[in-house]
Amino acid sequence: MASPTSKIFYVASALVVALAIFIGVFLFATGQFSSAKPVGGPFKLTDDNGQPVSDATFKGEPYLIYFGYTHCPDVCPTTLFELSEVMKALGKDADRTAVLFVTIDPKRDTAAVMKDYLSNFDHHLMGATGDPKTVRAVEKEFNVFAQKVPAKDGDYSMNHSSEIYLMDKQGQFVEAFNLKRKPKVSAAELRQYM
Ligand SMILES: [Cu+2]
Repeated sequence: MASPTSKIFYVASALVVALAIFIGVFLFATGQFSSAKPVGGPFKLTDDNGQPVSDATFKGEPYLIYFGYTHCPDVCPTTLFELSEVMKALGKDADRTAVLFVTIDPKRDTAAVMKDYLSNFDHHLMGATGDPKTVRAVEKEFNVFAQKVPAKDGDYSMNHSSEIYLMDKQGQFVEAFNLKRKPKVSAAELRQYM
């Protein structure tokens, strides 16, 4: 027959195990224990002036990164317009941040094509391109979905996700940036990370 001491020991052990399981399930359910990979990572691309641009370019300032393509009929021009409005709302502080527009269609979007396209928007918007393999790797880092959709005339469009990623001063992903609000509200949030 077990002594009272060992009974207490067994009961205590069972409680500890139950508590551990409970905490484990709780952390898993709330996503704090999940193995979801972080968004973002180092990248080396070419900007719309043909100069190198990398994650290191933005060290010390928060920046927004958005993936799209210049032939996009609707989502990209709208998004870039809205991002331009945020830059305008920032006034002088716009110099302390950046918007990087990375093409998911590097074949057509050369640095020169991007520069020309971005001349329609606020000058704080910077384009980035690279060879398709390099661009694809950056897309993966940011969990970007991009797929070619062939058109009848041999042309094509791209189906793509359209998140805007807010990266902090250290280059760490903060959140998917919300543009569905007044530009000055978005600007105020961005300013908090400067
Ligand atoms: Cu688009």
